[in-house]
Amino acid sequence: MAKAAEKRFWRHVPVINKSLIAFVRSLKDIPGNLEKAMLYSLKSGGKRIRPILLMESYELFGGSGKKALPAACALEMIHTYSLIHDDLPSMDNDDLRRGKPTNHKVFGENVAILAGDALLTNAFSVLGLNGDIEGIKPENVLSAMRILSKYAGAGGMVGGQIADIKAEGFPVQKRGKAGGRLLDYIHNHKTADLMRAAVEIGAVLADAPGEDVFTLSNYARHIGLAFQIIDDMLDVVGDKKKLGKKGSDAANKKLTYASFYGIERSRRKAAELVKKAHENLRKLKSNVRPADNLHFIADFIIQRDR
Ligand code: GRG
Repeated sequence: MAKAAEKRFWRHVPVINKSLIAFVRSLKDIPGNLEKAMLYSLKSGGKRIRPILLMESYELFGGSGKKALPAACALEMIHTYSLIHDDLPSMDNDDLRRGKPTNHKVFGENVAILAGDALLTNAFSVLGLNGDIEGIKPENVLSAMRILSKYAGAGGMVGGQIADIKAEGFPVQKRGKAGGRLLDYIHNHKTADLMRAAVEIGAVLADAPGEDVFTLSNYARHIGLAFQIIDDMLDVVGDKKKLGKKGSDAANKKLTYASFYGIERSRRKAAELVKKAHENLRKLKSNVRPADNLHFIADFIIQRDR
């Protein structure tokens, strides 16, 4: 069963990859170097977890996840912009991402900033294309836009990133409730929020009832937090070759789960969160398909090595 869910979960990757390129190429009047920089990062081998979560959440309540491809690609465009900007010299100053030179190393800092800006802005025009898809209500596309901007914006991912920057150099010896709360704030917003956007948008486009959207959002909050805990741990103990990056948290004096709680406690916390994510999925009421593939991703997150 787990093997079958694994195969079903990753089956979306080829169509997401093709659609991302097609959507960017369909944008009009883009100067060549900007298009190259946008496509460079979109094509550099991401796992596509967020768009898959979106398509899987759509499928729980009905038809083919392909109907939600514009929204799924819009979300991946926002994730890609965040990685380009996260790697910039004024942020984490990383030279490698997914085993390849970072966007600013190839195209220069100014082009990398603008490629990120363009991916962010055009994500909303791509999401708008979902309004042309038969069977999807235009008012649900409008709700999806609100959800995406809420979770990607100032009170979401960008808010998490600024808190992350402000927490650099936080004395980890000062362990206490305030430090734990700050850490949870950063990770909930920096990482979990785009996963919440994924499942909420998928479910809303499929016209799922609010109660199930809420349940899925809680599932995603738990896997998102677990995902970032594992990311922090991999930064310290992971195989740098498999990760395709060097690991810069210690050099940047980041406040991370690994630095705050230590590796073993972090591992236990991630396992507890994944358990809660599974429990949330069991609370779903009106899904017409079983949530096996979403159960699979919860387990994948904790076992991943890249
Ligand atoms: C607005 C200037 C400006 C910058 C924004 C918001 C932001 C910068 C950065 C977002 C924060 C960030 C990069 C969070 C990390 C989330 C995370 C663990 C990313 C890696 O996700 P994976 O493993 O990546 O899914 P792949 O490579 O598979 O796509």
